Amino acid sequence: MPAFNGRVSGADYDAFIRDGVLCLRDALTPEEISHLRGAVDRQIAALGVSRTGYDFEALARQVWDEGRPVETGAADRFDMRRMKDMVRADAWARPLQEAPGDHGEGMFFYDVAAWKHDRGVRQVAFDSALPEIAAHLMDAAYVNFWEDTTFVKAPHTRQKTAFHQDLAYFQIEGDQCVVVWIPLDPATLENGVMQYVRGSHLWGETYAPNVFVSQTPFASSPEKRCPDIEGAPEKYDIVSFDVEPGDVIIHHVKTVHGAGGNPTGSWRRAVSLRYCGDRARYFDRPGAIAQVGVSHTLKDGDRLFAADYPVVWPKPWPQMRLADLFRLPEDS
Ligand SMILES: O=C(O)CCC(=O)C(=O)O
Repeated sequence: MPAFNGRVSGADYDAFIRDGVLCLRDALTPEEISHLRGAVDRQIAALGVSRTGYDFEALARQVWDEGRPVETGAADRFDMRRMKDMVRADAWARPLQEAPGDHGEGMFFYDVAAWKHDRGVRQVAFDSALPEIAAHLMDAAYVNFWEDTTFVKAPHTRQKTAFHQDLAYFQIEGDQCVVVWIPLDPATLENGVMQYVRGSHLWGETYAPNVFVSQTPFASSPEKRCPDIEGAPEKYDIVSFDVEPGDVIIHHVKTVHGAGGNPTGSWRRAVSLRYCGDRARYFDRPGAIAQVGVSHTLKDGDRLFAADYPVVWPKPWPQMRLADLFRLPEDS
C-alpha cells in the first residue's frame, strides 16, 4: 500500500480497492462547486443549439413512442434515429422510468467536454484535490485528465440511468482509470443519487456500453451485455451514499453503476470527471463513444501523451495552477 499524504487514508484506499467505490466528504471547496454549477447552467442554457447537449428524458419519450420523431435540436454527436431503431429491435429492452407523477416532464440533461471551453471546469479538473486523490487510488506515477461529463436530473425526471460499466465507453486499454461523480446539489436515493454494485470491478468482465435510457448495448461493441441489475436488484450488493455539495464519489472504471430517476421537486445536478493513470494506453476500441473535438493522432498502445489528455499530476511545483496554462481556441 502506498504512503498517503493527501486526503485518502489507508482505510479509504483499502475500501476502494475492495469495493470499487469510495465516498470522500468535503473533497471540494464551495468555490470549486460554484465553478461547476456555472458551467452546467451554461450548458443547460445552450440545450437545443449546442452540438453536444442532449435531454435523454425527451429522447426516451421519443424512443418508446413509435410514431414520435426523434428531435435533438442542433445536437449531432449521436445518431439518435439509429439508436431508436436499435432499442426497438432489442427484445430485452424496456422503458427504465419511475412511475408517472402529476408534474409533467422533467429533463435528464447530458453534455460533455466543458473543460475545452470553461476555465472553471479546468480549475476543478486540474487544480483541485482530485488529481492527487486519483493518483493515490490508482497507484499512478502520473495522471492524465480524460474528460468531463455532465449529468443533470431536473425535478420530476422519470428517466433512470441504466446500470452500466464505463470502461468500454472510453478509448483506453487497461483499467487504470477512475471516475469522480461530483454532486452539485444534495443527493439521496429519493432524487437519483448514483448506485454502485460493490465489488463488480473484480468480476473480470468488460461490458458493452449501453445507451443510458435503455440497457440495450451498442451494436458496434463486441463486448457482452451488462447484467440486468434493475430487473433483480436483490441479487446484487448495491451501495449508495447520501451526499452534499463538496462530497465526491469515486468509482473504478469497471464498477457497474446506475441511478434512479428524480421524482422529487429538487434538482440533481452532477459533473463526472475521468482520470487515467500511467499504465493506461490508448486503444481505438470498437463501440467506444467518439470523443468531442480531439486533435491527437495516438495509435493503439500509445501512452496518453497529447494535449487532449493533460497531465494533471504530479504538479511541477506545489500550488501551481495548471488551469492558468491553458488557453484553448474555444475559450469564451
Ligand atoms: O449521473 C448519472 O446519472 C450517471 C453518471 C455516470 O454514469 C458516471 O458518472 O459514470
